[in-house]
Amino acid sequence: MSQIITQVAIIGAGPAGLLLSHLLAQRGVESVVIESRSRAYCEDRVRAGLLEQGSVNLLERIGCADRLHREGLVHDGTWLRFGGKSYNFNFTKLIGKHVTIYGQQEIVKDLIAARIAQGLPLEFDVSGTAVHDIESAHPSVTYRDAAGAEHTIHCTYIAGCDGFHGIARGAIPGVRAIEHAYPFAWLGILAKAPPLRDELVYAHTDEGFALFTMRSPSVARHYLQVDVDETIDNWSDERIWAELRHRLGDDETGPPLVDGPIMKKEVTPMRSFVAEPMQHGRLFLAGDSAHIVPPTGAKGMNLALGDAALLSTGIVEAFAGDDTLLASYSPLALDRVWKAERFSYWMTTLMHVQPDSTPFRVRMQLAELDYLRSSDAPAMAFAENYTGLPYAIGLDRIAPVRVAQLR
Ligand code: RFL
Ligand code: PHB
Repeated sequence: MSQIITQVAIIGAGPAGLLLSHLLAQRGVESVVIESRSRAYCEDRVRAGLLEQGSVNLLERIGCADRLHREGLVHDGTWLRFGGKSYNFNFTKLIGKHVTIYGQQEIVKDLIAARIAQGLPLEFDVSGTAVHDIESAHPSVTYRDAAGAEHTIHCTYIAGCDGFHGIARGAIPGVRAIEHAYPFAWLGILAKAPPLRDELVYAHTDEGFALFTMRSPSVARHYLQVDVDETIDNWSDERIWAELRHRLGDDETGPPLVDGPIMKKEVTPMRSFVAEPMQHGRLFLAGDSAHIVPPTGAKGMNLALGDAALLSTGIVEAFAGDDTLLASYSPLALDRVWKAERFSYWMTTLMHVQPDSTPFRVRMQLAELDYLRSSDAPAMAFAENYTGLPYAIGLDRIAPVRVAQLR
């Protein structure tokens, strides 16, 4: 068994683990990242697509926003569609902020490429990951590499950035899971098709929710609310386009929906989940390993990046002799997580048809949507949450120096 010595062992090469590794490296803290999947799998996994302004700022600070600025699409606002009409909410006008469309897998590719270019340790295809002695000053992580050889990472801190199905959360004794399941799912497609509009369209219809989003000017991503136990086999490409046309394209005031070849399709369950606490001894959770939101409102990846920012600062300051921030990582992270949970729950409940809905509930949704449309006060609250609430600590404390862009 080989022995590896580092300062921080990071489990998982998703957005949380990779950003954490970069923020630490930038401030002189060594880490080793291990990932159970292959590099190709991580880089091809289609998931999130919408970045808060704070997320973009973080990627800029570590020098990984060059391609993002070239290929990302800046959106000043979004469309909400209800009662058969679409209404634009301009975040820039409302609160002076915007969001950026750039695929999660593109961020993952950029962060992996930068880590490899810097010659820093990042190992794919590992198995049997386990954490040990997290209550001691000398915790460790064991794993097997792709060839089956066993390794032990000796470190000062362990970051569990291993997603919802990872092993880190279970290592926290007495961890409490607070969750909520939704009685519907999302069917998502990626298609070679032109955009429906210049910005995203979230649609409330009698038949259920639909969302138009995009990955580039020629690649559309659409989502449809479907039954909770729906299987993809029930949805031919023709049926998907017909339903999307009905829920999104049927708009006297807007353009028609243009279809195209579907490249990917999948059904995703909707869940709200928070694990408390997010730290125990020398083990810290970040991202989906600690919390899940339903995708309405696009908070998951942004929360993962926010956790990594806070955790990296706590670790850097602890190595510099002050562990105050690290000691309060869990309550500080959870404070922002719960607000994003609230927003995601609110937006999900507002936009979807509940299977047991009543005419009264539908009228409540429509009245709330119309209130949002007609008054700046609720529209500003929507804009503030959608573009991202502030972090517990400022960017200058997270990454004091902005590094040059890596090309
Ligand atoms: P990830 O991305 O799941 O990465 C965790 C990594 O850990 C690895 N792993 C292990 N490695 C080593 N040893 C083990 N034992 C391991 N167990 C697991 C995994 O292979 C994986 O590579 O978690 P992270 O970094 O916390 O990032 C979270 C985000 O991926 C997630 O929140 C978002 O994708 C959620 N999400 C969205 N978030 C947004 O901010 N904006 C969006 O527009 C958005 N849209 C979405 C979404 C998620 C979706 N799905 C499929 C769940 C749309 C969809 C459809
Ligand atoms: C996406 O681009 O995949 C996306 C955007 C906004 C959401 C959810 C998903 O609310």
